Amino acid sequence: MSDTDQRTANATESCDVVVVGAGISGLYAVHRLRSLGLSVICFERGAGVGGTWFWNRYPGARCDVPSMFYSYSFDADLEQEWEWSERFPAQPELLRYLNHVADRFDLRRDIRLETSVTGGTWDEAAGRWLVTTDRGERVSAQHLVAASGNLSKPNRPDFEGLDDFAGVWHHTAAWPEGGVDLAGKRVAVIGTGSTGVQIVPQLAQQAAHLTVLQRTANHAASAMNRPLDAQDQAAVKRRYREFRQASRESAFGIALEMTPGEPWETGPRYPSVFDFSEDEARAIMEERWAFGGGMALQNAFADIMVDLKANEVVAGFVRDKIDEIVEDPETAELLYPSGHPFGSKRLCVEMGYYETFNRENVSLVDVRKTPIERITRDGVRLRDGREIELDVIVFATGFDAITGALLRLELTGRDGLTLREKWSDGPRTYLGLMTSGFPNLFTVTGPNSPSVLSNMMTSIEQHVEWIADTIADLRERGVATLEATPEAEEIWTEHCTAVVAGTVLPLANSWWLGKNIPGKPTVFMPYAGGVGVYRRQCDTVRANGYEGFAVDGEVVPLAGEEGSAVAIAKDALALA
Ligand code: NA7
Repeated sequence: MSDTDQRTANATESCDVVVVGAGISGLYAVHRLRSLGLSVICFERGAGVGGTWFWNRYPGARCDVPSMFYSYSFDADLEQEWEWSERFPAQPELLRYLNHVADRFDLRRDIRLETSVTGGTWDEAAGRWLVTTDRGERVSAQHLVAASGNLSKPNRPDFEGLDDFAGVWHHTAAWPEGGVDLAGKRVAVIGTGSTGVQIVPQLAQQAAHLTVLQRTANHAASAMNRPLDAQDQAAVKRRYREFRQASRESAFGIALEMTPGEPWETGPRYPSVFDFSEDEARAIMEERWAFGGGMALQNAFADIMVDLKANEVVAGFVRDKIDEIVEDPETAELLYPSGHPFGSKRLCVEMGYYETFNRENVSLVDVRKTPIERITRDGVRLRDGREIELDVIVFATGFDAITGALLRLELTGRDGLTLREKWSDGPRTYLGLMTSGFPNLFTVTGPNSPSVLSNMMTSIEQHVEWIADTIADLRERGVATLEATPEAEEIWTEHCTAVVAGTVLPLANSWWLGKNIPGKPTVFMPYAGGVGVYRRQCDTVRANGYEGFAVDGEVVPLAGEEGSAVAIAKDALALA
């Protein structure tokens, strides 16, 4: 009998914590929980560990946060020993790193691959979660940690006729392991978000002809990627502790402004673009463009994200860059982002994207003006009757983000309430960590936490540490259940909406708002208050005896305005 058959034949297994997902969050959760003496079973849908970096193997897949900061900080030896080869790490290197971590900390023995969670039900009488899988496993656990990712449920729009297509199609988030042979092929990419911007230059080099089907042109900054030499690495490694601490206290989970003159330093964040003459402002933006990476440009001036006039200055700069790079003026104009402010959709980071449109074998089609009518046997038909003949269609159409992977777990909390029902008007959480009616369920980088507005590594570590340390703390005190109160959840959810309201962030049809998925409620899902502020809020909640939670059914009142988590946020925002 195989291992799996054996497990399936077994009756309900038992452990302290079930972790869902073995990506960056799940791997660290397994490690941290185990090191606190808890027993863990981790289920992973993929055939390997790595989450995002396991699935997104499309050509050009790369992280746009610098490698030396997009890495775990929990182990000083690990961060000293691992060598990063590039400033912005490519998917194969990230996957190697995460596999190294799994081996180094002996995580695999508690991870069950190719196993999807099909349901989780809170058993009121037992005070435990019963988790089921597609392999027929049933596991009873006191705590359930959803480390299922923010961008892990792909979105493939339901185009009519896809079944008729005689060629092949792939979604970028399920790219075949062995790659796709595109030599001599007519290829189309649908989607021009971060993924589209990364894959287009690569496919253009391989395909006979590449058609880019663009609905919304996004803003992009130059990557200026480069190999990291020993000196670059040593400079960071010497001061890693200091940088990590600064990252934890920062707004975006990365120490952007430290140590002027060093190669990873972006330069200061000036309060306003209007404190400078046009030429001075332009010189600053040129510097940031040449420095590379999205954060350098986006953080050049603090008012970019809160003042539409300031925002337009940077948007104009990006249009000028497009003009400089793209030879055909009509194509350049089509590539101008329009209809949404700079930064109101996730800023893309480009490596040769704009330049790709100077190639003879690449064409750009505006599918906002002439939408895709259907997919046919031979390709894509547009509403104006035009037919684009194709051998391969690539969907770079994104994800049912943030809530998609959580709802797919089909969780049922107290009194038979499902998470789908509870969040039917949008997610509601306390601190993005827990939701009322679902005791002992923790979400890593859940909705209403900084998550995707930050360096995910920093946010993931903070959440995993808060969750694991809380579980261990409760155990030590003999506490069986922790649950967010509806009151705290209400205040937190409203606070999240209030924080983002004064910014340009909600002013686009973005996946942050759920607007990319038909029928999904429109709610700005990440918390925009900043990583450092948020960390203090979480720490304060714990220091105040888990204020806003019911601890074994006993409500711990919110500490009141002064000293409460929400008050810290308000103070911090007033200072910003
Ligand atoms: P995104 O950013 O959601 O981009 C998806 C793209 O696909 C975007 O350009 C969409 O246009 C386009 N899209 C989606 N549906 C359609 C249809 N039906 N027709 C035409 N075009 C469509 O996903 P990514 O994978 O690029 O990036 C996700 C995140 O991963 C990224 O932000 C980083 O954080 C990492 P739209 O803009 O909706 O008009």
